[in-house]
Amino acid sequence: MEYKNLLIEIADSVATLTINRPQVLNALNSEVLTELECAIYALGNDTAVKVVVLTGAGEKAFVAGADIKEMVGLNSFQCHSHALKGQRAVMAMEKMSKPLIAAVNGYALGGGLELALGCDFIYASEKARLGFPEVTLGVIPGFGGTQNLARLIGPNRARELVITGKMITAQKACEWGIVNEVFPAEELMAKAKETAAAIAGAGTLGVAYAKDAIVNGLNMTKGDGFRYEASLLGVLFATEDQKEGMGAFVEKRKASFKGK
Ligand code: DAK
Repeated sequence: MEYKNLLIEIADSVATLTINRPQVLNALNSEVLTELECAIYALGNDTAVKVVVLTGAGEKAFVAGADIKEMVGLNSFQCHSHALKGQRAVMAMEKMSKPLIAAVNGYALGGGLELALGCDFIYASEKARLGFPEVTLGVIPGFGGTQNLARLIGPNRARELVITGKMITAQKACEWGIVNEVFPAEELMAKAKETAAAIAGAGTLGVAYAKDAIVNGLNMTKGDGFRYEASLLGVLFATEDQKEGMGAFVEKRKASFKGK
């Protein structure tokens, strides 16, 4: 598929997926959301890709939210279908077996922060500002943000961020556990790609099952989660990746994983 609003570069098993509407700070209109959902499925099925880095074009923004100019005239039914479209894109990211790293290079607001929260973890530039300004527009987050944020950092800080609509710095977001690490702006992409390369070199199935255990285990009781983890681990012992990974350690050589 040809994308009008996305750029995709694939090198050394790492795909860099860039939302490319810098003239409106990469705001998410309906076309971007459709393309994003397609791109996530396509990258999920592309054997040349093991990890995805998601970022925004330009110097100023990761994504400054849903496209307010498009949303302003929506009626209730259109709004509902718009919310479902955004939620499908975020859920596709969570369901993808390959990890996604959000490289937040500037504003990550509203729907933009929701996209970043759909990734497995977030690296941010010192210049980044994060927040949920929806209440200042008379609405609430609609792409899963209230749910994902509260699960990530607990209801107390989630309520503060969503109810005040304020923006916080990357550093504060890091202290709160939203962002994993903050880098100088010029180093952000290199650091994200360095981490992506390390993940790409690890056991493909182990990485996929690790994500699966955490994402799906969160919806289980602790006992069920433990059992689920043990089952996944058991399955991994039937794979070539496990034999290669442990064999390489014993033989003091670098492992070469095939994802089977
Ligand atoms: N939508 C559309 N255009 C946007 C935009 C956005 N979210 N953010 C920025 N732009 C556009 C600006 O209008 C401007 O366009 P022109 O005026 O040049 O044509 C251009 O990008 C550059 O922006 P600024 O000139 O404003 O740049 P500044 O550096 O002065 O300010 C800013 C940067 C990020 C502080 C400011 O642009 C800003 O406040 N932007 C809006 C942030 C925001 O409120 N984001 C939306 C959050 S609400 C739902 C589903 C999802 C959602 C809600 C409901 N359902 C389906 C129900 C989620 C909603 C949100 O994401």
